[in-house]
Amino acid sequence: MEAMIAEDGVAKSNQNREKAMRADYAALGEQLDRRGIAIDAILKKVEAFGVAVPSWGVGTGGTRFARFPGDGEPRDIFDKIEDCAVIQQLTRATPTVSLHIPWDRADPKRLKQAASRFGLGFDAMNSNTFSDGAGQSLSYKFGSLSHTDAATRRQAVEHNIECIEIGKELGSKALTIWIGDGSNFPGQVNFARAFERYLEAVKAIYAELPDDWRLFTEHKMYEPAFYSTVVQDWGTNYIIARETGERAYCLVDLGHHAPNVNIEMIVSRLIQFGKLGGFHFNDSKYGDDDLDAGSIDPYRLFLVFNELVNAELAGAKDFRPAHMLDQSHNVTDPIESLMLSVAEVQRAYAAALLVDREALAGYQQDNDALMATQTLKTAFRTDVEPILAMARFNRGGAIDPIAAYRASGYRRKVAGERPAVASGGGGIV
Ligand SMILES: [Mn+2]
Repeated sequence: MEAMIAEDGVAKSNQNREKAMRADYAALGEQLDRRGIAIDAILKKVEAFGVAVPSWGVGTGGTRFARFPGDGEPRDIFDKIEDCAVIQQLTRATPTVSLHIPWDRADPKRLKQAASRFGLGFDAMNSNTFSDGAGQSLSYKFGSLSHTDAATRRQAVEHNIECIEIGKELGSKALTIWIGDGSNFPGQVNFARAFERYLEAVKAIYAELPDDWRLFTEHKMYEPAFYSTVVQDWGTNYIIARETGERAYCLVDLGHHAPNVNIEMIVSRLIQFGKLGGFHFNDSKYGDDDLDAGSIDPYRLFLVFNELVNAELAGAKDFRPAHMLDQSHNVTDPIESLMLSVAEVQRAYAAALLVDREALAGYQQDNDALMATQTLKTAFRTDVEPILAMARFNRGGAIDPIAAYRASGYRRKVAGERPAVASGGGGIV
């Protein structure tokens, strides 16, 4: 297996930190032992946990006002795969990359080869009918899968089928559809007819889905359409999954809701009715900000994972949610942001595993609101960093990924090899 960062550099970085990490792990182990929790069992689960990195995440993002490119940005999908390999090498928690077509269009054989150099696989395929690709005959300015024009809808369906075909060669097992369709003015669109056209188009895509694939649809309440979107919320998303078929599921992007929406409750509902497909993790303060996961509201991320762990332990039917990051890095080195975000997602998972569920069920039964909420807080407040560090170390990664990355000089090195390009395909999905 090839390594993007010199192995001896990572080993040196770990050497300086191993003793302290082991002491912290032992102390946490003692503390958890008093609570009746075996730390090694939690460690095992964290070690087995993975999050996919989106190819577009390693490019610098931007806003509609400007984009400020960083040094050594990936020029194409092959540079992006190398950056993803850095994240996997140091965190050991991102074994797959999620591709976006057409941004990552390339010979599938070469793509597979490039990823296998680093032992990386491919996660869900992402289609794009929210912008016009080069040489595309019909425009998506007024929509794609729900467009009033049948030929435009057909073109969008065919693009999604092409994504499936590429994904089949890469070993992907899912297609994620997010559309920009909607309207900017009241009266512009007939809500019911647009949704009818959308459902018909999604069913046409679903008909081409291989038996061992899943279809994920992603809702978003606004943007790029500002008055209405066709797939605006989880209710509509649930209807789509139910109407489309058994292998159609809802994808929850944490940034695609109105402020104050109780996302963990949506997660619970989708689990209860067997339609939770997966996540796009990120964080937000005002809207679809695409900030780093856990950077604004780590408690909400924990509460989402509390629902996931609850379902995992209860053996919920058909429960195997896909985990992916979907963020826009405007002012940080994307590799650093992604490595920290992976850790935030793992942290939420590890902390959720610490919830005393038996006690919680008792407090819920007795209507003891104070103790019920304290039960969650006790788990959330536990510093699980030694577990995350040990998981990375045991699997050959870095105890402190940011320190190891900065010491490696990777960004400086690629800045010299990759001349700046006009567009690295960084975007917000
Ligand atoms: Mn998303």
